[in-house]
Amino acid sequence: MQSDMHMMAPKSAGPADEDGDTAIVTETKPKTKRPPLYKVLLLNDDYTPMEFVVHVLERFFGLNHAQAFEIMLTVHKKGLAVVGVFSHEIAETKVGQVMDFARRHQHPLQCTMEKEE
Ligand code: TYC
Repeated sequence: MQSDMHMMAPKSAGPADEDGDTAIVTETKPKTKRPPLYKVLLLNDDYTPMEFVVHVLERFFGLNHAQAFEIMLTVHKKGLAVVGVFSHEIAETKVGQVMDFARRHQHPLQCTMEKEE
């Protein structure tokens, strides 16, 4: 059992028990679901310069130059890569920053997000 689950005391039910001759007991547990996480993906294309992609990864994802170069090469070779995992709001912000920066520099670089399993 996860540490954020709690059992509640049994609760007797309503309408079916109005005349008091039955007792329906239901177990309820408060659900404290962790918010879903989102993968931010960078997609390959034939035109965006490698140095631009490395710069994007350093600037918006806090990667050092070696990490950024490695992920850029993975995208270049495999077609895409996960560049980070974030809350919905942070992932949306990152995607927006990358798409806006690429558009302003007239590169076709694409960045998307996808809910984690
Ligand atoms: N394929 C690009 C090139 O050869 C480089 C590139 C890498 C583009 C990663 C996009 O997300 C990307 N110039």
